[in-house]
Amino acid sequence: MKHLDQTRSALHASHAVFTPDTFVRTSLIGWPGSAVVIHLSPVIGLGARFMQFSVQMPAGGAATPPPPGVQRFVFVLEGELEVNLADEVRTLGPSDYVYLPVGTRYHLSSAAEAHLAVFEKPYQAVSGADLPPVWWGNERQLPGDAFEGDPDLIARKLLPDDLRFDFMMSTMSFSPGATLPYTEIHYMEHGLLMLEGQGLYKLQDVYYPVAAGDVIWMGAHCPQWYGALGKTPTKYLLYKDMNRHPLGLLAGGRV
Ligand code: UGY
Ligand code: MN
Repeated sequence: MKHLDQTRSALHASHAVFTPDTFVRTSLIGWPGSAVVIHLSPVIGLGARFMQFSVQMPAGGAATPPPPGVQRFVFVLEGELEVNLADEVRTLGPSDYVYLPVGTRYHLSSAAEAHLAVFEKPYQAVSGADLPPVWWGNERQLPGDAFEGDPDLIARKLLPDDLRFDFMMSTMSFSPGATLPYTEIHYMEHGLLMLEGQGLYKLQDVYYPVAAGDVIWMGAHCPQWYGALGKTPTKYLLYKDMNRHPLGLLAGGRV
């Protein structure tokens, strides 16, 4: 019903749901030749402190690091991505990911077409903690934990959960019918990409039908709950700021 102006996309002060029918491809500095959809960034003006975008990289495409002070996380959805560091080259395939801390010298390239989910955030250093290292993994090889004891809801942490890192990337996998155990409210914000399945996301006080390909933003303290529907499991990729004092966000990151 696109031509009749119907969409599930919605933007509110505390949250947003963006569906693929409303994605607008653009270009982005540092990604020549790639089609980029910038889903979320601070220009939303509602307090978002990170950027979430997807990239369709053509065969022969290349990319350079973000501006100084910005860290990057790249998750391969489809295709292959070559990560060229000063002392190491790795080729990533679907469900592989890399975390690239501030100051890392590298370039990205693709021999074949690649579809990527990318998250970027200005790094907030904290006294007493080392800088985070480059971090690699494959989401499908992580064992995961039953979330709050529910074996039908598996959480996988894609990064180490310690003070060096100021955000966490994880996946949440729901068997059909599984739900978050309660409506969560927390000071951290989320960026979310639905990877598989479908269900109902409750944001604030609205229940949104959502499906693979959708993007969700949950601002700080936005009430949130999810229930998986249909006959196939749900999996989503989730950004969450972590390990920093909330007042540090006001003090320019020095707390
Ligand atoms: O841990 C979390 O914040 C996660 N369970 N939130 C979510 O899935 N919306
Ligand atoms: Mn949450």
